[in-house]
Amino acid sequence: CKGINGLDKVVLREPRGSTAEVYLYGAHVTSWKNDHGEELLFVSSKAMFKPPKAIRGGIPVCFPQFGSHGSLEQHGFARNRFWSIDTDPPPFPTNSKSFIDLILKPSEEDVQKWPHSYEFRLRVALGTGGDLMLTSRIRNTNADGKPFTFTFAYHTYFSVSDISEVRVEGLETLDYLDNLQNKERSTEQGDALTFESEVDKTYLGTPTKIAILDHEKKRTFVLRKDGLPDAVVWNPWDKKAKTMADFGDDEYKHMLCVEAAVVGKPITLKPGEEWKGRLELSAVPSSYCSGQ
Ligand code: TA6
Repeated sequence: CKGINGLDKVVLREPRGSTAEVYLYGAHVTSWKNDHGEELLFVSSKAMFKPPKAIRGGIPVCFPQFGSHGSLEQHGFARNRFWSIDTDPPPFPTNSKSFIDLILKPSEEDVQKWPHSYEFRLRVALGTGGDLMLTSRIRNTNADGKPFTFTFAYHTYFSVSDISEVRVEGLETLDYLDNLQNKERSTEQGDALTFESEVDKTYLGTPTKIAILDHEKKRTFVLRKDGLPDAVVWNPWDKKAKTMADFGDDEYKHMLCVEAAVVGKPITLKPGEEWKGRLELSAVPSSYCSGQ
């Protein structure tokens, strides 16, 4: 169906009522609702659904690079391109009944900037309990025998009731690169993360499972990931938020990015090789009380 500005959108619906909305622009998930119809992802009220600007919120897919270096646009071009529905995907097991397979292949323009041939297949699926599952399969199809190297992230914006009452568990004691301090490497404290100012950290070698606890909503987001060893945690806070035209001044209070990623050790694929990166999100009731 058509979404905002006439962009192609797919709506996934699971029998119990949970839904996901996926734009074919950037293969961008912009909504994930539980079976009570509550929106679990953050999308800015000022988000622009106008290619080639990335949509501010939801789950932008960052490929072939996370971050801004070299000639590629920040976080790579995949989130700024039109994808197609993959009508004939290679067999890929799933127990979901509601999923969509999307595919991105390089455009002439992109080959100029990143001289490689690849097939990037993304499957977005709703599980029976309303879980949201994203699986990326990236294959090197270079005919010239050349390998290629990339970094990657699912840049997920979670909707939270009040950032000052959110805790993240699973990243304590890990090493991280502080992107606000010129990627200086440090080690995280021994307790769950809490938030009282701008944060932009790339945690390295993270566990499969990370939890985001929302006090007011008594809700815990659980991220389970495979093939994605790192996690980026970002909140722009007030000053940075004011510099972003597609972000409301106070919206930082109601979002947190926890991004399953491959940043620390880029992936290199030889022709014919395929990388898989899988992220499973669930939102479960939690009896968490802040400060405990
Ligand atoms: O997720 C961390 C980050 O790299 C931040 O440094 C900030 O730039 C954010 O991504 C948003 O990037 P974008 O290109 O979507 O504005």
